[in-house]
Amino acid sequence: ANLSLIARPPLPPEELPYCPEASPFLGGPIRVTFPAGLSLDDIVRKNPLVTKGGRYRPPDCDAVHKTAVIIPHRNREQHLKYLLYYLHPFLQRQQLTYGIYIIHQAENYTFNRAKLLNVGFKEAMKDEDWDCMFFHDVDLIPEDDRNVYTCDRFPKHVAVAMDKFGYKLPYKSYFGGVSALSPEQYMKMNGFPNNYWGWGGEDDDIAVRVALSGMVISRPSTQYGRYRMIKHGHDKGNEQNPKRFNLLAKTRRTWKQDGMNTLEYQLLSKKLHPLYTNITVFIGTEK
Ligand code: UDH
Repeated sequence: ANLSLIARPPLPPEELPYCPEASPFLGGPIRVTFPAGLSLDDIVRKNPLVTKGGRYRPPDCDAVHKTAVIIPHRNREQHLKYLLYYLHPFLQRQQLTYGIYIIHQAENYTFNRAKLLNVGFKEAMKDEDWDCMFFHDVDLIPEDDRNVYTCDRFPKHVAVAMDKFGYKLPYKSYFGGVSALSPEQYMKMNGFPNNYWGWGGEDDDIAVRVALSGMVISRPSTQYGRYRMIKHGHDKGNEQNPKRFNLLAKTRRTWKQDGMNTLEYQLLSKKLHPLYTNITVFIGTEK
């Protein structure tokens, strides 16, 4: 008898071989378009192996990396839909074990991106022993799947070539858009600041924290770290933060006193949607 024809149950993950160092499924450049009429159900149908809460593990090999994608969110449902449409297949081609988290800021008070990311880190780590966190703006679509969503030896700034900046870094210490840190790197810099309310400055603060905690910034090549930004106007409730320069001038004195060690919030709900885990949180308002 041909034994290979006898149906066998799938092996438990710990008996699978490790996934190869480089995934054989990578295709390089991705042509990003925004198909009209796309629904979340369409995306669910296209990703049959994604399980509740937006989780995935490769079916036939044991992933070497476990990445959580943390997305700060409020009132950007269209952007979220397109990001999920591209991100799920992208991460699957990279043969990662992964989970996608949406951190939704409740109420209409001023937006606070960095504090939402702190909440995302804390809540995601309660679920799983992730070895890498990707902090990901909702409106940035990766354009090359060789930009592998794993962590480096140092905190990694990933969105190095965005279309809106002419596919170049806008300035040398830029740390905005998409970044990736291991839990150890994250805790070493006391996470991100909680006190940047409104638009701007928090990404520069994060870059300063990397240096102050004795680390350097790592980056992918500009050939791989390419992103298309979905065009949008200014959001209500995320006005430019006039205090950002003053705050930034003080980071050296404040980073140990503000961050993961002082994070306070009210978790309002945690729901496992088919394509993501939604965390709705009340993070307060500026004091
Ligand atoms: N975000 C939301 N909702 C908001 C504000 C911000 O979900 O109301 C999140 C979202 O993930 C976004 C990220 O925070 O990608 C960063 O905010 P942003 O997109 O406002 O920042 P960015 O620098 O945009 O990308 C600048 C304002 C664009 C106005 C340009 C007009 N031409």
